[in-house]
Amino acid sequence: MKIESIELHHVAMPLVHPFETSFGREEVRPCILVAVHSQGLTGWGECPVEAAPFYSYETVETAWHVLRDFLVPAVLGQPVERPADVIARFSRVRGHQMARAALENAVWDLLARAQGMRLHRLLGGQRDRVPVGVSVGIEATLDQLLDQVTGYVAQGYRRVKLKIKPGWDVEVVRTVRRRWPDLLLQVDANSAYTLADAPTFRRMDDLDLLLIEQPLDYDDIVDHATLQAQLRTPICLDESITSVERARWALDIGACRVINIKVARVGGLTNAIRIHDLCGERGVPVWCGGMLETNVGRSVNVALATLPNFRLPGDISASARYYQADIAAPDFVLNSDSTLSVPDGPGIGVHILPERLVSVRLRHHVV
Ligand code: SMG
Ligand code: MG
Repeated sequence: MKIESIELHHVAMPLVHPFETSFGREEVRPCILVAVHSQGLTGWGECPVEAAPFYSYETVETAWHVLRDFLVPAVLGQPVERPADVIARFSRVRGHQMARAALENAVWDLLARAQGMRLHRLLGGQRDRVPVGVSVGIEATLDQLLDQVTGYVAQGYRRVKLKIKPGWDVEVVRTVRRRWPDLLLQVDANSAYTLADAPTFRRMDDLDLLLIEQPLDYDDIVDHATLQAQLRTPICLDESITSVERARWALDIGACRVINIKVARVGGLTNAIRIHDLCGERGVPVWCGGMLETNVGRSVNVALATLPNFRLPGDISASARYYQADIAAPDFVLNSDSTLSVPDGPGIGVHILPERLVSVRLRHHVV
């Protein structure tokens, strides 16, 4: 297939509930949606960047620049038979994983649609539903947090992730654990601590947590190995794993016992599958992370999480947890067994709602 034209849409959508992490609070969530057109078909990909470089160095502006000026020109007018063709054309660009992922994933969707196949089958997934949980942000008070968790548990979520930061950690998590002794519970520090905080994490060892996510620096692997050696609870890396190589280094030195795979953070579905396979060979479980995606990115996450070594529930919650009115349909609805189902249609199985897209769009670029 020859890529005939490509569109970039910069959108911003208000969240149903503000989301606070150790690095900041978001009420409105931007992203860039990429559409690739060929032979009357359109494939969609999502770049879940933030406005500010607080989770990752990539922002809406860096991703827009790298897509518009480098990645889009590299594939426009080119024949594409498989995702590897796109990756080969990106080879001179260093970094900018989220920008790459958006365009590569749009091509996966296009290729799946051209074959009339659901994306998860093209990826090699076997399941039709995947276990999921919900990520609960930092709240102003403990009571407000307990209200949030109560609401999500009532909705049927069986796994909860709590965001932590210094001053909002052991005692908060202990309170939640006491209230819900059987809940699958894990925490995410988003790099808010240093090795000097090892005693804090040792105190979490008796809270029966599934894992502790990214306690130390966003770019670190070595210190995490030192910390992991002192803990029974598995460390899970998120921010630090931006490539297959970094995943291998982390496993080689024992920096973690679990990996969170975010398709955008690792540069697209091809790398996500490679990391999944590597972890599978090493007996290390993975789970699918989330970046508050729209239904476009969420559908990719669900498809990816159907692969066999996704053995822990993903941060892939129902659509209603994120936005009042998503730009794509159908919405994802939580099943009674705390799973989400793979949608029925070809490709990512969701379709864009053009009026909604235009109503939240800030910028549009067509080539
Ligand atoms: O998509 O449900 C979701 C959010 C999951 O907590 C989540 N993501 O570090 O894992 C993480 C955070 C990053 C999101 S910040 C925009
Ligand atoms: Mg995380």
